[in-house]
Amino acid sequence: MRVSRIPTTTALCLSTLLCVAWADNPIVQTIYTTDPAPFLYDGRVFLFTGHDEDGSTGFDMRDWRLFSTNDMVNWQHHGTPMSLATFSWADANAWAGHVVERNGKFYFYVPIRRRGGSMAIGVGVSDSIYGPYKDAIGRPLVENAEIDPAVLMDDDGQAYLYWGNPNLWYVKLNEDMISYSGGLNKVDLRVEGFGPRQGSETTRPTAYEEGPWPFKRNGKYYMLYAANCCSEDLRYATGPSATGPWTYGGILMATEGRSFTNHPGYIEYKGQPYLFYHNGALDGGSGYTRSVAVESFNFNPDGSIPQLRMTTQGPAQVGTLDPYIRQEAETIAWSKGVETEVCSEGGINVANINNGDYVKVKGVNFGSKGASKFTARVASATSGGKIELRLGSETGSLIGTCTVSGTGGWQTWTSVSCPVSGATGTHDLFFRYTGSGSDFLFNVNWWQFE
Ligand code: FUB
Repeated sequence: MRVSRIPTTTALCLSTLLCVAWADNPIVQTIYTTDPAPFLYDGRVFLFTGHDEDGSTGFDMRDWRLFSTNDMVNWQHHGTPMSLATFSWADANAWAGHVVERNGKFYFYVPIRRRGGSMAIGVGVSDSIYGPYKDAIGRPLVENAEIDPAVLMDDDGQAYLYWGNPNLWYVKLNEDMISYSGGLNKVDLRVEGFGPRQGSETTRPTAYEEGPWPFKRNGKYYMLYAANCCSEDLRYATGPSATGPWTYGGILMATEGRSFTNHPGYIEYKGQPYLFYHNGALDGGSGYTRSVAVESFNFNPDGSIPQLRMTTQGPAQVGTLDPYIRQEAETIAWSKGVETEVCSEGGINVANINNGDYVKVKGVNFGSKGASKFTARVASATSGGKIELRLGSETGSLIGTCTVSGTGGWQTWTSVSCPVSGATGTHDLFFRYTGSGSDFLFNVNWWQFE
Protein backbone atom coordinates (compact mmCIF):
# COMPACT_ATOMS: atom_id res chain seq x y z
CA MET A 1 0.00 0.00 0.00
CA ARG A 2 1.31 3.43 -0.90
CA VAL A 3 0.78 6.03 1.78
CA SER A 4 1.93 9.60 2.04
CA ARG A 5 4.21 9.76 5.05
CA ILE A 6 4.96 13.46 5.09
CA PRO A 7 5.72 15.15 8.41
CA THR A 8 2.78 16.28 10.48
CA THR A 9 4.69 19.50 11.09
CA THR A 10 4.13 20.44 7.44
CA ALA A 11 0.78 22.06 8.16
CA LEU A 12 2.43 24.30 10.72
CA CYS A 13 5.20 25.46 8.40
CA LEU A 14 5.20 29.02 7.17
CA SER A 15 6.78 28.03 3.89
CA THR A 16 7.97 24.90 2.15
CA LEU A 17 11.53 26.07 2.57
CA LEU A 18 11.27 26.45 6.34
CA CYS A 19 9.54 23.14 6.58
CA VAL A 20 12.17 21.26 4.67
CA ALA A 21 15.04 22.89 6.51
CA TRP A 22 13.65 21.72 9.85
CA ALA A 23 12.45 18.25 9.19
CA ASP A 24 15.16 15.62 9.67
CA ASN A 25 13.26 13.75 12.37
CA PRO A 26 11.82 11.15 12.12
CA ILE A 27 14.86 9.48 10.56
CA VAL A 28 12.96 7.32 8.04
CA GLN A 29 10.05 8.50 5.90
CA THR A 30 9.71 5.55 3.48
CA ILE A 31 8.20 3.16 6.06
CA TYR A 32 7.04 3.33 9.66
CA THR A 33 9.84 2.33 12.05
CA THR A 34 9.82 1.49 15.78
CA ASP A 35 11.87 0.43 18.76
CA PRO A 36 15.31 1.81 17.83
CA ALA A 37 18.37 -0.34 18.58
CA PRO A 38 21.47 1.65 17.59
CA PHE A 39 24.82 -0.13 17.45
CA LEU A 40 28.28 1.26 16.78
CA TYR A 41 30.39 -0.90 14.50
CA ASP A 42 33.39 -0.23 12.31
CA GLY A 43 33.15 3.55 12.80
CA ARG A 44 29.55 3.67 11.63
CA VAL A 45 26.21 3.93 13.41
CA PHE A 46 23.90 1.02 12.60
CA LEU A 47 20.26 1.34 13.54
CA PHE A 48 18.06 -1.76 13.82
CA THR A 49 14.36 -0.98 14.03
CA GLY A 50 11.02 -2.67 14.18
CA HIS A 51 8.56 -2.01 11.36
CA ASP A 52 4.89 -1.08 11.74
CA GLU A 53 2.92 -2.12 8.66
CA ASP A 54 1.17 0.71 6.77
CA GLY A 55 -2.33 1.26 8.10
CA SER A 56 -1.73 -1.00 11.13
CA THR A 57 -4.37 -0.83 13.87
CA GLY A 58 -2.55 -3.21 16.25
CA PHE A 59 1.11 -4.11 16.66
CA ASP A 60 1.18 -5.68 13.18
CA MET A 61 4.94 -6.22 12.89
CA ARG A 62 6.53 -8.86 10.67
CA ASP A 63 10.17 -7.92 10.15
CA TRP A 64 13.04 -5.77 11.37
CA ARG A 65 14.87 -3.13 9.30
CA LEU A 66 18.43 -1.85 9.23
CA PHE A 67 19.76 1.66 8.51
CA SER A 68 23.22 3.19 8.93
CA THR A 69 24.97 6.56 8.88
CA ASN A 70 28.35 8.14 9.46
CA ASP A 71 27.03 11.70 9.88
CA MET A 72 23.83 11.22 11.96
CA VAL A 73 21.61 12.90 9.35
CA ASN A 74 21.96 10.99 6.04
CA TRP A 75 20.72 7.44 6.68
CA GLN A 76 21.32 4.57 4.26
CA HIS A 77 18.58 1.92 4.06
CA HIS A 78 19.81 -1.67 4.14
CA GLY A 79 16.49 -3.51 3.99
CA THR A 80 15.37 -6.46 6.09
CA PRO A 81 18.11 -8.35 7.99
CA MET A 82 15.66 -10.64 9.81
CA SER A 83 11.95 -11.41 9.83
CA LEU A 84 9.38 -13.62 11.53
CA ALA A 85 10.10 -16.25 8.86
CA THR A 86 13.59 -16.65 10.39
CA PHE A 87 11.99 -18.39 13.39
CA SER A 88 9.99 -21.49 12.40
CA TRP A 89 8.51 -21.66 15.91
CA ALA A 90 7.11 -18.08 15.86
CA ASP A 91 4.04 -16.71 14.13
CA ALA A 92 3.65 -13.00 15.05
CA ASN A 93 4.91 -9.91 16.87
CA ALA A 94 8.35 -8.98 15.53
CA TRP A 95 8.80 -6.50 18.37
CA ALA A 96 11.68 -4.59 19.95
CA GLY A 97 15.08 -6.22 19.32
CA HIS A 98 18.72 -5.57 20.16
CA VAL A 99 21.98 -6.47 18.36
CA VAL A 100 25.43 -7.03 19.87
CA GLU A 101 28.68 -8.40 18.46
CA ARG A 102 30.98 -10.94 20.07
CA ASN A 103 33.97 -12.75 18.57
CA GLY A 104 33.08 -11.64 15.04
CA LYS A 105 29.47 -12.80 15.18
CA PHE A 106 26.38 -10.62 15.48
CA TYR A 107 23.56 -11.67 17.81
CA PHE A 108 20.07 -10.28 17.30
CA TYR A 109 17.79 -10.78 20.34
CA VAL A 110 14.07 -10.32 19.65
CA PRO A 111 10.69 -10.84 21.31
CA ILE A 112 8.34 -12.92 19.15
CA ARG A 113 5.19 -14.93 19.72
CA ARG A 114 5.58 -18.69 19.90
CA ARG A 115 3.12 -20.34 17.45
CA GLY A 116 -0.23 -20.34 19.19
CA GLY A 117 1.48 -19.38 22.45
CA SER A 118 2.86 -16.40 24.30
CA MET A 119 5.83 -14.08 23.86
CA ALA A 120 9.35 -15.48 24.05
CA ILE A 121 12.87 -14.23 23.34
CA GLY A 122 14.57 -15.63 20.22
CA VAL A 123 18.12 -15.02 19.02
CA GLY A 124 19.34 -14.63 15.45
CA VAL A 125 23.00 -14.92 14.48
CA SER A 126 24.98 -13.72 11.47
CA ASP A 127 28.62 -13.37 10.39
CA SER A 128 27.74 -9.95 8.95
CA ILE A 129 26.06 -7.03 10.67
CA TYR A 130 23.87 -6.70 7.55
CA GLY A 131 22.59 -10.27 7.93
CA PRO A 132 20.83 -12.33 6.88
CA TYR A 133 20.43 -13.56 10.45
CA LYS A 134 19.43 -17.17 11.04
CA ASP A 135 17.78 -18.71 14.07
CA ALA A 136 20.73 -19.47 16.39
CA ILE A 137 19.14 -22.25 18.47
CA GLY A 138 15.84 -23.20 16.82
CA ARG A 139 13.81 -22.46 19.97
CA PRO A 140 13.34 -19.62 22.46
CA LEU A 141 16.38 -18.57 24.49
CA VAL A 142 14.11 -17.57 27.36
CA GLU A 143 10.34 -17.82 27.55
CA ASN A 144 8.20 -16.20 30.22
CA ALA A 145 5.65 -14.22 28.16
CA GLU A 146 7.68 -11.01 28.56
CA ILE A 147 9.37 -8.84 25.91
CA ASP A 148 12.04 -6.32 24.87
CA PRO A 149 15.51 -7.94 25.21
CA ALA A 150 18.65 -5.81 25.47
CA VAL A 151 22.22 -6.87 26.23
CA LEU A 152 24.89 -5.19 28.33
CA MET A 153 28.44 -6.41 27.70
CA ASP A 154 30.36 -5.68 30.90
CA ASP A 155 34.07 -4.83 30.99
CA ASP A 156 34.94 -8.24 32.47
CA GLY A 157 33.38 -9.99 29.44
CA GLN A 158 30.18 -11.01 31.22
CA ALA A 159 27.12 -10.32 29.05
CA TYR A 160 23.75 -9.67 30.69
CA LEU A 161 20.47 -10.12 28.82
CA TYR A 162 17.74 -7.88 30.21
CA TRP A 163 14.09 -7.96 29.18
CA GLY A 164 10.61 -7.56 30.59
CA ASN A 165 7.13 -6.10 30.67
CA PRO A 166 5.67 -5.71 33.28
CA ASN A 167 8.65 -7.07 35.23
CA LEU A 168 12.36 -6.57 34.61
CA TRP A 169 14.44 -9.73 34.29
CA TYR A 170 18.03 -10.62 33.51
CA VAL A 171 20.14 -13.69 32.84
CA LYS A 172 23.92 -14.02 32.64
CA LEU A 173 24.70 -15.07 29.08
CA ASN A 174 27.46 -17.60 28.48
CA GLU A 175 30.34 -16.69 26.21
CA ASP A 176 28.50 -18.36 23.27
CA MET A 177 25.77 -15.68 23.68
CA ILE A 178 23.06 -18.25 22.94
CA SER A 179 22.80 -19.93 26.35
CA TYR A 180 22.92 -18.71 29.93
CA SER A 181 24.03 -19.81 33.38
CA GLY A 182 22.02 -19.63 36.56
CA GLY A 183 18.30 -18.99 36.60
CA LEU A 184 16.13 -16.09 35.59
CA ASN A 185 16.73 -13.12 37.90
CA LYS A 186 13.89 -10.74 38.68
CA VAL A 187 14.94 -7.16 39.39
CA ASP A 188 13.40 -5.64 42.50
CA LEU A 189 11.33 -2.82 40.99
CA ARG A 190 11.42 -0.51 43.98
CA VAL A 191 10.11 3.05 43.65
CA GLU A 192 13.55 4.32 44.81
CA GLY A 193 15.05 2.48 41.85
CA PHE A 194 12.59 3.16 39.04
CA GLY A 195 10.39 6.05 40.17
CA PRO A 196 6.74 6.27 41.21
CA ARG A 197 4.09 5.15 38.71
CA GLN A 198 1.82 7.87 37.42
CA GLY A 199 -1.83 7.53 36.54
CA SER A 200 -4.64 5.49 37.98
CA GLU A 201 -2.96 2.07 38.16
CA THR A 202 -2.44 1.10 41.79
CA THR A 203 -1.36 -2.55 41.50
CA ARG A 204 2.15 -1.57 40.40
CA PRO A 205 3.78 1.23 42.42
CA THR A 206 6.81 1.59 40.14
CA ALA A 207 6.98 3.52 36.87
CA TYR A 208 9.00 0.83 34.96
CA GLU A 209 7.00 -0.58 32.05
CA GLU A 210 9.22 -2.03 29.27
CA GLY A 211 12.07 -1.38 26.82
CA PRO A 212 15.13 -1.68 29.11
CA TRP A 213 18.33 -0.24 27.59
CA PRO A 214 21.39 -0.88 29.81
CA PHE A 215 24.80 0.70 29.23
CA LYS A 216 27.90 1.71 31.15
CA ARG A 217 29.53 5.15 31.07
CA ASN A 218 32.40 6.51 33.17
CA GLY A 219 32.13 3.61 35.61
CA LYS A 220 28.40 4.13 36.15
CA TYR A 221 25.69 1.72 34.93
CA TYR A 222 22.57 3.17 33.38
CA MET A 223 19.20 1.58 32.71
CA LEU A 224 16.95 3.54 30.36
CA TYR A 225 13.35 2.34 30.09
CA ALA A 226 9.83 3.19 28.97
CA ALA A 227 7.58 4.03 31.91
CA ASN A 228 3.91 4.43 32.78
CA CYS A 229 1.67 2.41 30.53
CA CYS A 230 -0.20 3.49 28.47
CA SER A 231 0.98 6.94 27.78
CA GLU A 232 4.64 6.19 28.06
CA ASP A 233 7.52 8.49 28.88
CA LEU A 234 11.22 7.58 29.07
CA ARG A 235 13.07 7.40 32.40
CA TYR A 236 16.37 6.15 33.71
CA ALA A 237 18.05 4.60 36.70
CA THR A 238 21.74 4.31 37.60
CA GLY A 239 23.71 1.82 39.65
CA PRO A 240 27.19 0.71 40.72
CA SER A 241 27.00 -2.63 38.86
CA ALA A 242 25.24 -4.29 35.94
CA THR A 243 22.74 -5.75 38.36
CA GLY A 244 22.19 -2.64 40.47
CA PRO A 245 21.09 -1.78 43.06
CA TRP A 246 19.31 0.84 40.94
CA THR A 247 18.67 4.45 41.90
CA TYR A 248 15.97 6.38 40.08
CA GLY A 249 17.43 9.14 37.89
CA GLY A 250 14.35 10.94 36.59
CA ILE A 251 12.43 11.58 33.38
CA LEU A 252 14.49 11.44 30.20
CA MET A 253 11.71 12.37 27.78
CA ALA A 254 8.15 13.24 28.73
CA THR A 255 5.11 11.80 26.94
CA GLU A 256 4.59 13.63 23.65
CA GLY A 257 2.82 13.11 20.36
CA ARG A 258 0.58 10.41 19.00
CA SER A 259 2.30 7.18 20.02
CA PHE A 260 1.25 5.78 23.38
CA THR A 261 4.49 3.79 23.57
CA ASN A 262 8.05 5.03 23.48
CA HIS A 263 11.30 3.06 23.46
CA PRO A 264 14.85 4.24 24.25
CA GLY A 265 18.14 3.44 22.51
CA TYR A 266 21.49 5.05 23.33
CA ILE A 267 24.91 5.40 21.74
CA GLU A 268 27.89 7.70 21.99
CA TYR A 269 29.30 8.47 18.51
CA LYS A 270 32.48 10.51 18.02
CA GLY A 271 32.22 11.71 21.63
CA GLN A 272 28.60 12.87 21.34
CA PRO A 273 25.78 11.07 23.23
CA TYR A 274 22.53 10.38 21.32
CA LEU A 275 19.10 9.22 22.46
CA PHE A 276 16.93 7.34 19.96
CA TYR A 277 13.19 6.96 20.55
CA HIS A 278 9.96 6.62 18.57
CA ASN A 279 6.83 8.69 18.10
CA GLY A 280 3.91 9.01 15.69
CA ALA A 281 5.18 12.11 13.90
CA LEU A 282 4.72 11.16 10.23
CA ASP A 283 1.47 11.61 8.38
CA GLY A 284 -0.77 8.69 9.33
CA GLY A 285 1.26 8.26 12.51
CA SER A 286 -0.30 6.70 15.60
CA GLY A 287 0.50 4.25 18.37
CA TYR A 288 0.61 1.54 15.71
CA THR A 289 2.30 3.51 12.89
CA ARG A 290 5.37 4.88 14.64
CA SER A 291 8.64 6.46 13.54
CA VAL A 292 12.13 6.44 15.01
CA ALA A 293 13.81 9.78 15.79
CA VAL A 294 17.08 10.85 17.43
CA GLU A 295 18.33 13.73 19.61
CA SER A 296 21.84 14.64 20.74
CA PHE A 297 22.41 15.65 24.35
CA ASN A 298 25.13 16.11 26.95
CA PHE A 299 25.34 14.43 30.32
CA ASN A 300 25.43 16.75 33.31
CA PRO A 301 28.83 16.88 35.09
CA ASP A 302 27.52 14.49 37.80
CA GLY A 303 26.51 11.92 35.17
CA SER A 304 22.79 12.67 35.34
CA ILE A 305 20.84 13.15 32.11
CA PRO A 306 18.86 16.32 31.31
CA GLN A 307 15.26 15.96 30.22
CA LEU A 308 15.03 15.97 26.41
CA ARG A 309 12.30 17.12 24.03
CA MET A 310 11.25 15.46 20.79
CA THR A 311 12.29 17.71 17.89
CA THR A 312 11.78 17.70 14.14
CA GLN A 313 15.27 19.02 13.40
CA GLY A 314 17.22 16.26 15.19
CA PRO A 315 20.98 16.44 15.79
CA ALA A 316 23.64 18.41 13.93
CA GLN A 317 25.41 16.74 11.02
CA VAL A 318 28.81 15.22 11.80
CA GLY A 319 31.03 16.33 8.90
CA THR A 320 29.76 16.54 5.31
CA LEU A 321 28.76 14.14 2.53
CA ASP A 322 31.19 13.57 -0.37
CA PRO A 323 29.36 13.77 -3.74
CA TYR A 324 32.47 12.68 -5.66
CA ILE A 325 32.29 9.09 -4.46
CA ARG A 326 29.43 6.78 -5.41
CA GLN A 327 26.51 7.36 -3.07
CA GLU A 328 23.59 5.01 -2.73
CA ALA A 329 20.29 6.60 -3.77
CA GLU A 330 18.75 5.17 -0.60
CA THR A 331 21.03 7.36 1.54
CA ILE A 332 18.42 9.88 2.62
CA ALA A 333 18.11 12.76 5.09
CA TRP A 334 14.50 13.39 4.17
CA SER A 335 12.18 12.25 1.40
CA LYS A 336 8.69 12.77 0.10
CA GLY A 337 6.67 10.09 -1.64
CA VAL A 338 9.38 7.56 -2.50
CA GLU A 339 9.86 4.05 -1.15
CA THR A 340 12.75 1.56 -1.27
CA GLU A 341 13.06 -2.04 -2.50
CA VAL A 342 15.63 -4.80 -3.00
CA CYS A 343 17.87 -4.05 -6.01
CA SER A 344 18.97 -6.68 -8.57
CA GLU A 345 22.42 -5.05 -8.62
CA GLY A 346 22.76 -5.64 -4.86
CA GLY A 347 21.51 -3.73 -1.84
CA ILE A 348 18.50 -1.45 -2.10
CA ASN A 349 17.22 1.11 -4.62
CA VAL A 350 14.81 4.04 -4.43
CA ALA A 351 11.48 3.06 -6.00
CA ASN A 352 7.84 4.04 -6.43
CA ILE A 353 8.78 7.52 -7.68
CA ASN A 354 5.94 9.78 -8.79
CA ASN A 355 5.96 13.27 -10.30
CA GLY A 356 6.95 15.81 -7.61
CA ASP A 357 8.52 13.31 -5.18
CA TYR A 358 11.95 14.18 -3.84
CA VAL A 359 14.92 12.94 -1.82
CA LYS A 360 17.00 15.33 0.29
CA VAL A 361 20.66 14.63 1.10
CA LYS A 362 22.05 16.95 3.75
CA GLY A 363 25.38 18.83 3.88
CA VAL A 364 26.82 17.84 0.49
CA ASN A 365 30.32 19.30 0.08
CA PHE A 366 30.96 20.20 -3.59
CA GLY A 367 34.22 21.97 -2.69
CA SER A 368 35.52 25.23 -4.13
CA LYS A 369 36.09 23.96 -7.68
CA GLY A 370 32.59 22.53 -7.87
CA ALA A 371 30.94 19.82 -9.95
CA SER A 372 30.48 19.72 -13.73
CA LYS A 373 28.82 16.35 -14.31
CA PHE A 374 26.23 14.12 -12.59
CA THR A 375 25.67 10.41 -13.20
CA ALA A 376 22.87 8.23 -11.85
CA ARG A 377 22.13 4.51 -12.16
CA VAL A 378 18.47 4.24 -13.18
CA ALA A 379 15.82 1.80 -14.43
CA SER A 380 12.29 2.32 -15.72
CA ALA A 381 9.53 0.02 -16.95
CA THR A 382 7.61 3.09 -18.17
CA SER A 383 8.92 6.02 -20.19
CA GLY A 384 11.03 7.53 -17.36
CA GLY A 385 11.15 11.20 -16.44
CA LYS A 386 13.68 13.72 -15.17
CA ILE A 387 15.92 14.13 -12.12
CA GLU A 388 16.17 17.80 -11.19
CA LEU A 389 19.23 18.60 -9.05
CA ARG A 390 18.43 21.49 -6.73
CA LEU A 391 20.27 23.17 -3.85
CA GLY A 392 18.77 24.25 -0.53
CA SER A 393 15.19 23.12 -1.08
CA GLU A 394 13.04 21.15 -3.50
CA THR A 395 12.41 24.41 -5.34
CA GLY A 396 15.94 25.79 -4.81
CA SER A 397 18.48 26.70 -7.49
CA LEU A 398 18.64 24.19 -10.35
CA ILE A 399 22.19 22.98 -11.02
CA GLY A 400 21.33 20.30 -13.59
CA THR A 401 18.61 18.11 -15.03
CA CYS A 402 19.12 14.49 -16.03
CA THR A 403 16.72 12.74 -18.41
CA VAL A 404 15.79 9.13 -17.70
CA SER A 405 14.29 7.07 -20.55
CA GLY A 406 12.50 3.74 -20.33
CA THR A 407 14.93 0.81 -19.91
CA GLY A 408 12.40 -2.00 -20.32
CA GLY A 409 12.10 -2.98 -16.66
CA TRP A 410 12.17 -1.70 -13.08
CA GLN A 411 15.39 -3.68 -12.51
CA THR A 412 16.93 -3.17 -15.99
CA TRP A 413 19.68 -0.73 -15.08
CA THR A 414 21.57 1.86 -17.12
CA SER A 415 23.67 4.92 -16.29
CA VAL A 416 22.60 8.42 -17.35
CA SER A 417 24.68 11.61 -17.11
CA CYS A 418 24.06 15.33 -17.45
CA PRO A 419 26.08 18.56 -17.14
CA VAL A 420 26.05 20.46 -13.84
CA SER A 421 26.83 24.12 -13.12
CA GLY A 422 26.68 26.36 -10.05
CA ALA A 423 27.45 23.63 -7.53
CA THR A 424 30.23 24.81 -5.21
CA GLY A 425 30.47 24.83 -1.40
CA THR A 426 28.30 22.82 0.96
CA HIS A 427 24.54 22.54 0.43
CA ASP A 428 21.55 20.37 1.09
CA LEU A 429 20.98 18.59 -2.25
CA PHE A 430 17.49 17.79 -3.45
CA PHE A 431 16.74 15.19 -6.15
CA ARG A 432 13.34 16.29 -7.44
CA TYR A 433 11.72 13.73 -9.70
CA THR A 434 9.39 14.86 -12.47
CA GLY A 435 7.48 13.22 -15.31
CA SER A 436 4.05 12.66 -16.70
CA GLY A 437 1.63 9.78 -16.40
CA SER A 438 -0.01 8.21 -13.39
CA ASP A 439 2.39 5.25 -13.12
CA PHE A 440 5.77 5.31 -11.41
CA LEU A 441 8.54 7.11 -13.32
CA PHE A 442 11.81 5.27 -12.67
CA ASN A 443 14.03 3.74 -9.97
CA VAL A 444 17.45 5.02 -8.82
CA ASN A 445 20.23 2.76 -7.50
CA TRP A 446 23.16 5.19 -6.99
CA TRP A 447 24.53 8.59 -8.01
CA GLN A 448 27.85 10.45 -8.27
CA PHE A 449 29.14 13.89 -9.25
CA GLU A 450 32.40 14.60 -11.08
O1 FUB B 1 6.80 -2.38 19.12
C1 FUB B 1 6.12 -3.34 19.91
C2 FUB B 1 6.28 -3.01 21.36
O2 FUB B 1 5.86 -1.68 21.62
C3 FUB B 1 7.69 -3.02 21.87
O3 FUB B 1 8.18 -4.32 22.09
C4 FUB B 1 7.57 -2.17 23.08
O4 FUB B 1 8.79 -1.73 23.60
C5 FUB B 1 6.71 -1.06 22.56
O5 FUB B 1 7.48 -0.10 21.90
